[in-house]
Amino acid sequence: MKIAELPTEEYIFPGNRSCAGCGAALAYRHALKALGPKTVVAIPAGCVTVIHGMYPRTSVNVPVIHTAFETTAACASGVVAGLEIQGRDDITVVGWSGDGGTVDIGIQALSGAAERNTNFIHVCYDNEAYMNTGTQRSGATPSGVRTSTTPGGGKVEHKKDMIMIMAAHRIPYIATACAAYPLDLYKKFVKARGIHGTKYIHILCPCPPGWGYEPEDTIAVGQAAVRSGMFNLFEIEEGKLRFSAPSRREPTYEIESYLEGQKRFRQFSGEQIEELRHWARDYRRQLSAMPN
Ligand SMILES: Cc1ncc(C[n+]2csc(CCOP(=O)(O)OP(=O)(O)O)c2C)c(N)n1
Ligand code: SF4
Ligand SMILES: [Mg+2]
Repeated sequence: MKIAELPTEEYIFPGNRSCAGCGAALAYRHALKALGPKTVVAIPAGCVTVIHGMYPRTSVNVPVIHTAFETTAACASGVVAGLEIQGRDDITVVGWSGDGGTVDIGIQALSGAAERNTNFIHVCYDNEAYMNTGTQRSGATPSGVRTSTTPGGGKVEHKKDMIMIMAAHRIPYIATACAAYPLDLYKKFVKARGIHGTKYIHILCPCPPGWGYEPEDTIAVGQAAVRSGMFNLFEIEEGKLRFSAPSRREPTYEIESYLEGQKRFRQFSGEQIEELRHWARDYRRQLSAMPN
């Protein structure tokens, strides 16, 4: 499949309120192309709320419920229950929350929904901080990154492994994706739509103002994350992990190609770079050791 063969229908319109070069908006655009018009989305507070705009106007033409920060998966569960009572099995329910909304404040509702194998797709669009409120650190922020709540030497802890937390719930489908690989992302949403039960898709979404790079570099930054091994693209089904095409080869671990040009890493010492490289290698080793 080529980019030119993606559906021409648009569900998120130009002129929305995302920043130029927003990886989250790009990912949302391609996901909705895959899911189509029979989709209901639950969203919490975050940049994606702003992208939708303020009632009575919206830039998105599928039904969307704005819900409280911690309740995305609970809200989606309610929609699923309502549709089931009505005998509707033709509508895809999606919870679409940021890294703050997923790996921190929304994790309880998400874990409950996954434990019940609720028939929905939960998406974490991961821009690695609380961007909408001014770049505070989240559980998904990489170690060493300086945010408004981790001044000085930056965040001490490594990125929380939300993907393996979800894998421990033994749900039918887990995938990672990146806004810079729209075809890979599109195919994963098409696949998730056809699977019954809880599906979890974790999308790395470069963010020009939050990461400190120029808007036209979003694709290059996302691709550098994948090539260097700072982010891996894969799927987990029935306990088996399969690397997706862009991540099938061993990464280069030349993480400097990723860190350079992003202001959030500007203060990194040589020691911090090595620490992060070590983390990337170690994480890849763990993934490779899983049944495949
Ligand atoms: C209970 C609660 N606490 C805090 C907030 C303030 N708040 C709104 S958006 C946001 C950041 C969301 O971060 P994330 O989920 O990563 O999404 P992003 O903004 O990065 O897209 C915060 C802290 C809120 N709306 N509700
Ligand atoms: S701050 Fe980042 S995630 Fe939020 S709208 Fe702007 S580019 Fe997108
Ligand atoms: Mg975020």
